[in-house]
Amino acid sequence: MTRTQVGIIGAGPAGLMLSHLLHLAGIDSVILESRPRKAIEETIRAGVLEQNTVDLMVETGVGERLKREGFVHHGFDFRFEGHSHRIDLSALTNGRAITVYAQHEVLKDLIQARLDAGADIRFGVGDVVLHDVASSPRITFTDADGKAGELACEIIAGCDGSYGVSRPAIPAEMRRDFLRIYPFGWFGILAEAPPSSHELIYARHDRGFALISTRSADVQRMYFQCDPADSVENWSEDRIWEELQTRTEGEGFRLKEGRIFQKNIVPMRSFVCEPMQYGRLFIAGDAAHTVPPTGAKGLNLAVADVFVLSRALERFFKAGSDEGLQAYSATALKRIWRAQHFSWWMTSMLHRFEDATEFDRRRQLAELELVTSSESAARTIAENYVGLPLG
Ligand code: RFL
Ligand code: PHB
Repeated sequence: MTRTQVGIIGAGPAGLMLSHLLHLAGIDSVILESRPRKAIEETIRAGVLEQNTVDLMVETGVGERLKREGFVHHGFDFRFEGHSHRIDLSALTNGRAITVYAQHEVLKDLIQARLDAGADIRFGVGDVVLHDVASSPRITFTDADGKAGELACEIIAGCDGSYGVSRPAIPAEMRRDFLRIYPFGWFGILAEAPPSSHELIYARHDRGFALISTRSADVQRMYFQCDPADSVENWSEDRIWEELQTRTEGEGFRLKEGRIFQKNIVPMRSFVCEPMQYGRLFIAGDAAHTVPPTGAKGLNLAVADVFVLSRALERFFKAGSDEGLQAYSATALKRIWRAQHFSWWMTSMLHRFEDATEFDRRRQLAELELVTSSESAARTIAENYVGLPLG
């Protein structure tokens, strides 16, 4: 049996950042993670970090490589009806910006920092079960060698993503789930090619949405709206490039093509669980909520949640006050619902809906005209995209 102050389930952005912030505050934690370290460090997911996330990483000593290798973007393009319209993020938000730096790079940096500081991270654990979360919490599990283990803790932080075991440990009658499933998914690719654009392009086309992002000077990340039930096997390289070229065409623009070395399809949904607490269990990140990726908010929300939670835990362990913990769910949910609205808004404005009428199509274009021509509307987009201040 191991004892710790905070038992953290999941070594994603939420769990690792929480463990890191707690360590800086002198609070002990143990992380239980079901996947091997290698798998975590290789899974391709998010790419856009808000200014807040970047600032927090830099201020807490895990931003060195990010500052060196991340790409700071001061704007992005909305592209529709064959034309690009730039949203000048920095001009509209007093100099704030976003940074393109892959999620698995953030995870590598956090894992290294935690291990360098002597952290106890158990990778590859199985059969994780939460016990007595309302009184004196314990977590049982089997370690990577199949040996039974037990972790006794004062607090459990459920940071185990959308399909983890923490959220279900809140009794169904104590929580309320809010869910919206979109009738489309995103087909994501990684390609060996130079960047086609200095900044991200969010394109609306009658054939559907497309997004041009980047990873490095030689690797590009792109997405296009697809049927969530489609299979990557149905898409040859030629077919993918033709679709992407069509959806981003206009003003002589051509994507630079290259070998596609990764393809995947992700479903799209909006989800919130309220409250994010039961007894001594607190859930954070994707364990508590999901946003469609169109607003680039998921990872950033996970970091914002654990920022609030770490402050509350600091008051709890250092001053013996549980006021912060009692307020955690309500505080986090304010930002979460703001991000839910923004992610839904970006998604509805840019995607093709099968049942849309010609009226809906015109209204969608009018909305894009508005956010690219009215300074106040563009500012609303920019403020939400770079992220509202933490805390
Ligand atoms: P994670 O990253 O899912 O980590 C949870 C961890 O818990 C482990 N786990 C367990 N461990 C122990 N026991 C169990 N029973 C367990 N069950 C699960 C898992 O193995 C995993 O390691 O959740 P976290 O930390 O809350 O972080 C959330 C983010 O990963 C997610 O919101 C983002 O990736 C979303 N997202 C984006 N977010 C952004 O901020 N900016 C973006 O540009 C962005 N783009 C994206 C995205 C997500 C995408 N996909 C794949 C859904 C683009 C895509 C395509
Ligand atoms: C990415 O680069 O993976 C990315 C960028 C912007 C998004 C989502 C994903 O909105």
